[in-house]
Amino acid sequence: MTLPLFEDAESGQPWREALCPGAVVLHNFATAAGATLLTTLHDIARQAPFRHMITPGGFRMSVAMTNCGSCGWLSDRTGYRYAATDPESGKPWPPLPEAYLKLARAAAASAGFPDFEPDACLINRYAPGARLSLHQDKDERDFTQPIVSVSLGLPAVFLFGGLRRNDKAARVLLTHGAVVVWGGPARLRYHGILSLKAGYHPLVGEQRINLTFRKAI
Ligand code: MD6
Ligand code: FE
Repeated sequence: MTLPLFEDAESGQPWREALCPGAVVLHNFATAAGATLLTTLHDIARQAPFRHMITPGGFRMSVAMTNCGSCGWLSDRTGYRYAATDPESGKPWPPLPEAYLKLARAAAASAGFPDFEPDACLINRYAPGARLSLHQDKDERDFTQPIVSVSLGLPAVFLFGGLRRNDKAARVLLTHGAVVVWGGPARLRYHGILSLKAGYHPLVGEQRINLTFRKAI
């Protein structure tokens, strides 16, 4: 006698978890592609190294970030914005790899957004203790386009709140290969990541990587 629900969550097989209208977690959607995504990530990080950005309020972010795509997300003392070049090198961000685009489009389509054309991929790296406080993604121009977010490596607790900062937030565990797609009525919900717990992932080591695809411009 097996316990099918429990088995699904542990099996490495894809399964869907609806969060609210417009938002779904596609568990294990990126598991098969994980090794390829990570190899490509090494190339990107060689050209545009991970760095800890400074918030407009003057704090150093605990999450290290880089970007690929025709524009990349930035934070510094002057605010948040998208820019075509990496301020550290003065060069354009590395292009969005074909495998990244394919995965992001497939996930969006599977969640009911068939026309997703991302131009930006923000790459977040979490070491144990790193966290992302509750925020909205609202620096993009077109809120009709969804966001697709791929988790690799150590598991993290995703806080999924409402449209107001003080709305109660649900907690969702994002494990290696999970893809969150959200758009439509969920597009401007507050969300964040709780402090990463230490651990070891066979493919990614002692960290978590998150690829967040957007149509920014
Ligand atoms: C992370 N993700 O998972 C941070 N934003 O590391 C986000 O901030 C995020 O996962 C918008 C949509 C999905 C996300
Ligand atoms: Fe976000």
